[in-house]
Amino acid sequence: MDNTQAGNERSIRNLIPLNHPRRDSLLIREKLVEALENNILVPQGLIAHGRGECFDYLIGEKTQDFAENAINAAAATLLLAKYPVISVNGNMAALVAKDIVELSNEVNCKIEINLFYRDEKRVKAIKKALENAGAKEVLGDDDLTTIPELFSERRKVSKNGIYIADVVLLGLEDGDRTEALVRLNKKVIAIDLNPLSRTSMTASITIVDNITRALPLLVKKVKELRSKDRIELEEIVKNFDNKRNLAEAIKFISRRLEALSEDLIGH
Ligand code: PTJ
Repeated sequence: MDNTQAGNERSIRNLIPLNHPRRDSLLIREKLVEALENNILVPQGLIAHGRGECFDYLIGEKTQDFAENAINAAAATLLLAKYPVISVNGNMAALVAKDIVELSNEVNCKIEINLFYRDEKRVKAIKKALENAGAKEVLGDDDLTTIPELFSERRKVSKNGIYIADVVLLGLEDGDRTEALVRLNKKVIAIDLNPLSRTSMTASITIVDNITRALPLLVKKVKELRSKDRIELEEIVKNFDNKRNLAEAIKFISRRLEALSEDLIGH
């Protein structure tokens, strides 16, 4: 970070009062705006984040039990994986670059840039952001091949990454690619605040939570489960049912809205 950047960040932090009830959320928005200016994020990423914020409101802006359950299954799946890969887009690089690197060190998995709105300048900027966060190796800029049946720019994947992965962790993903990866028999772990999205419905494990909370918790869970043997880890994965867990998330939102509406009219 250069001096001007550091100065800007400080002045924005100063502008948002310490006791502002939405301070954390506003600081996240500032991070995204900065990432937009640095070619990491696309404008569409801001819109996607806005949709996410809305679902975060609905789940109470907290990691709920259904997310904890999915994080547990995701950690076990990553520890059991032969060749896990973290797929990184602009929003993830803007918000959780350090956590991505920490997770990749903990489970010894590859980091690959994979963009919906792919352009080589962005790939370079994201690679730099990940390297600044400590990544030693970042895939997705060369040695690419294509995933069949997928027409967006996301069909371009690294031959040494997603193409040969057995488990792919992704966040804020579009439904087509999640479906394509699942069709290729890959286990997909998705982080998506919207339990109704096609990605959420198609993934093998969906963590319905904000990626800024979910990823640090996933790192913590991997460290916690590392001492378990394979049989115990397999048992965790076997006992997790993604459809049931998504249903819990949807029921939670529905019950919460009902309780809030009853509070309003004093029932
Ligand atoms: O960087 P690129 O070019 O790969 O583009 C990335 C975006 C995010 C623009 C692209 O993948 C996209 O358009 O995504 P969608 O289809 O809008 O899906 C984003 C999903 O992520 C939606 O279901 C949102 O509710 C969810 N979401 C948004 N913010 C968060 C989130 N989920 C977890 N944490 C968030 N902070």
